[in-house]
Amino acid sequence: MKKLSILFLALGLAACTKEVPAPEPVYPIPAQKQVKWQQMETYAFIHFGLNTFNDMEWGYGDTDPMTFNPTHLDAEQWARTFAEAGLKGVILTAKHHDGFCLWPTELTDYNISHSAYKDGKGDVVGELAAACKKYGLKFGVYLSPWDRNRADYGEQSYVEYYHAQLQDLLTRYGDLFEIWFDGANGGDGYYGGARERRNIDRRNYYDFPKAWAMVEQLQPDAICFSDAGPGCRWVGNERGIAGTTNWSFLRSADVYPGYPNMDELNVGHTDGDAWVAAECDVSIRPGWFYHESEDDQVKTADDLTELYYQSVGRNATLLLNFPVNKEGLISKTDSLNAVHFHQRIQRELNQNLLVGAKVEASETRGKTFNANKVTDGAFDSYWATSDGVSSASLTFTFREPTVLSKVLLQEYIPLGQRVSRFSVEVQKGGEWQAVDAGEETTTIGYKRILRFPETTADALRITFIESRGPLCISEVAAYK
Ligand code: FUL
Repeated sequence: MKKLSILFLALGLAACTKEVPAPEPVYPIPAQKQVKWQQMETYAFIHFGLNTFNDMEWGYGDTDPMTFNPTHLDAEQWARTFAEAGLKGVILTAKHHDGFCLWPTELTDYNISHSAYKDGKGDVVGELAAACKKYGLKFGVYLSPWDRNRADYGEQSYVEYYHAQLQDLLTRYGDLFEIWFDGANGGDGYYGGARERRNIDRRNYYDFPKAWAMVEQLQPDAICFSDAGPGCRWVGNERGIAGTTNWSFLRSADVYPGYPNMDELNVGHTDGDAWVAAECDVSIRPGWFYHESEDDQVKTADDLTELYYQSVGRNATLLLNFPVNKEGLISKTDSLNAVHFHQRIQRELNQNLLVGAKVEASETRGKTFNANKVTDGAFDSYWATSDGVSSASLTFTFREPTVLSKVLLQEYIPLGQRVSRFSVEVQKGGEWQAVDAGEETTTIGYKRILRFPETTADALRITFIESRGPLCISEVAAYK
């Protein structure tokens, strides 16, 4: 009898101290490389090529390669600028729609080895890959599926050529983090002299599944961008703005590169089966390529800050384009504005005012998942609620009245994106009032940042009203 009660006591103790298991994932969930990619948050884009020297956006495919002649090209200047602007990597137009290749390739004559640059000995892809290594940046490539130079564009042999180009890039320049599969196709082109309009079946012509499988095999850490993913998706506009509601899911059977419903890409599919987070591509100038006439239209640090909150602050990444100029450099205004933008964001999101505040959760899954995890600065630790609890709140009480104007929230996305409605309130003199961020407070995802007029609060309360499962909140921050 005594033995039995000791046994029960022991079992009881074990039950009390037993680690509560983590919540089950709520599908779809991201691959590890997609999480790492999203954690980059901001990275650069470079549009550079024959267009740069011919004042064009969409070269026809007949421009003389000899006109490609940067006199002071310095890929390290690009990389230095990016590093100073806090950008974590860069994607280069290795080939744009005109078909001209910025690397010396045997697959076509329409490439840099037939240009004036370094008497045909240059390799912009290789030079930038090396500069990225030196400055600790990740590197990626844009390889336009549409090719206005190729005579066989529209035929099966072109698709084989396109896949061979991809293989060339995947195997020559070390680790890549992202491959950009553009969705544009304007139809007309030089096409080896045919000078006509050619239409292809966007959905099937390029055999993208085969291209993506090649990336998976040769660069397993790289993700593929297209309108439809599979790694990340176009946000549906070139203004750099994500939806205030932004699910990282798509219905994989519906979407494809060239998908016409851009509004859907902007917000994602609530009921999607595939994890395909949004990327906001936008240029620091009106055009993607350099045009002297746009020298006075460079986005300011203020403009870029606004874009940051509308992209990274809405569960997307920011892919900021720099049109490298005819000298082969990033123009001074562009680099200064980008660096000032970064410094400004660092200043604005500098000190989490919730560190040191008393935090209380309305419900908690257990010790490992307690509410203090949301201010520990570690993405991998999170506050979670019990199974069946998909609505709960966190209250932060300040030691003294505190002025705030921003709130940052992060879900622990390795277990899925869950929250579909939340609210933010401040307590003043015992009264709770909602803050007015001027936008709907629906999804959170990897990161959501709300801005509102400065307010002095005794406490801050975040109520997660609706969620697709138990809550898993990685970080909460407030800033002035
Ligand atoms: C578009 C292209 O047509 C533009 O030229 C540019 O490259 C942009 C990023 O993607 O689809």
